Amino acid sequence: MKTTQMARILCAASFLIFACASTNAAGGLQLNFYDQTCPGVSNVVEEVVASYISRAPTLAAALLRMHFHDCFVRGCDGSVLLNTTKSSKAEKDAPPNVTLRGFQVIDAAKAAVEKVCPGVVSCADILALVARDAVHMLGGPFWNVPTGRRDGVVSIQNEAVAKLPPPNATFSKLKSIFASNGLDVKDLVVLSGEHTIGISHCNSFSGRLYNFTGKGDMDPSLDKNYAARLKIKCKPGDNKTIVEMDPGSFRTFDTNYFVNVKKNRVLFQSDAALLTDNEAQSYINQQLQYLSFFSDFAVSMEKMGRIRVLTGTAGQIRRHCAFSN
Ligand code: HEM
Ligand SMILES: *[C@@H]1O[C@H](CO)[C@@H](O)[C@H](O)[C@H]1NC(C)=O
Ligand SMILES: *[C@@H]1O[C@H](CO)[C@@H](O)[C@H](O)[C@H]1NC(C)=O
Ligand SMILES: *[C@@H]1O[C@H](CO)[C@@H](O)[C@H](O)[C@H]1NC(C)=O
Ligand SMILES: *[C@@H]1O[C@H](CO)[C@@H](O)[C@H](O)[C@H]1NC(C)=O
Ligand SMILES: CC(=O)N[C@H]1CO[C@H](CO)[C@@H](O)[C@@H]1O
Repeated sequence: MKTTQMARILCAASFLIFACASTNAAGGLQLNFYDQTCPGVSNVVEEVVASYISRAPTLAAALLRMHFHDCFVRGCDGSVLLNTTKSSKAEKDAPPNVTLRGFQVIDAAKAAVEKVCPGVVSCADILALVARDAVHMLGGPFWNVPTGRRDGVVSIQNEAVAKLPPPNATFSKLKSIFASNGLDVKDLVVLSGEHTIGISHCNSFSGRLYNFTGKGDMDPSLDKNYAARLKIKCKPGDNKTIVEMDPGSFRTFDTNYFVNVKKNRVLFQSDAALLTDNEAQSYINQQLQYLSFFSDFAVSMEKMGRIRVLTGTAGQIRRHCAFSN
């Protein structure tokens, strides 16, 4: 008697949730999606992330970037995690991904989650949760990660080249790539602020130092002292050496990136390009405020995490993140 009543209430409640979700621009994602099927999932993921980040804090930046690279190619469907197969070269093997790191953290989180609720939680959701937890552990903002993403089964090398913004992108190129993902100029500025953490390889920006227009020249918009310091570290053709994105505080999630942009002390043309647009400039000035950056960042990250997600019965729940089932 009691149990049937309970079941009815649950059924009515889940109908409501379902109705809410289906009319929701979120595209079927919801907070606490795994409440019934894998209630402990966020704690399990958080513990795994903590164990890695406490030993290797620089992985946090890499995990955040991995989530971005996932979402911009075929939506946030875990396609960045798939390995190349006999028949298809994967996104992982595209030049923009040569510098991705931290796949072992995703694999460890997935293994831990599979232990408590096998076959339930997608790799795409795990990556979104891991990116959030990693940034939060560096002292960065916390943002909501609605879940319910499903995993794609396709990963194509050339798509990563075509869909990810290159470091030499102009403002109009950046704006159009972000727009094609439903992100506006404010999101572009706010999310670029993630370059307050992490590292870059010399060859991602050395064109600005040594051969900007193909005539052996330097990007005139670079601060001269900053460029001189970069040239000491990065010789022409060096694709091994790494430099800190935000020198001195590359492990701290702060508003320094925006200070650096205004001083012409940022590594990529895509960073410098933000100064070439009036609307973007006004957002840069806003983001110099710590509180604006953290709260706007949470909003833009949640938005990024919804890009073209697979939900419902689309896709699958991969058993191992590097392979489709
Ligand atoms: C706006 C266009 C963007 C461009 C052109 C761009 C480009 C790059 C490049 C070239 C690197 C250095 C890779 C290397 O040489 O090792 C990098 C690193 C990084 N990017 Fe971006 N990025 C952009 C936006 C974003 C966004 C939206 C995010 C996060 C959501 C992000 C997060 C990161 C992080 C955290 C790193 C450091 C990675 C590490 O330490 O391993 N970037 N980005
Ligand atoms: C996937 O490929 C990477 C190399 O890109 C390799 O290190 C890893 O072991 C592969 N994953 C699995 C589960 O085979
Ligand atoms: C960016 O670099 C690529 C490869 O080096 C080159 O093909 C492309 O023309 C460059 N784009 C811009 C806008 O400079
Ligand atoms: C500079 O760029 C031009 C045009 O892309 C190329 O022909 C030349 O070899 C480059 N020089 C160096 C030193 O890389
Ligand atoms: C780095 O440069 C060397 C020498 O030019 C080349 O053999 C190697 O493939 C490059 N590595 C990457 C990761 O691009
Ligand atoms: C992490 C990873 O799989 N990196 C690959 C990225 O793509 C290059 C080829 O461009 C591969 O050599 C790397 O192994």
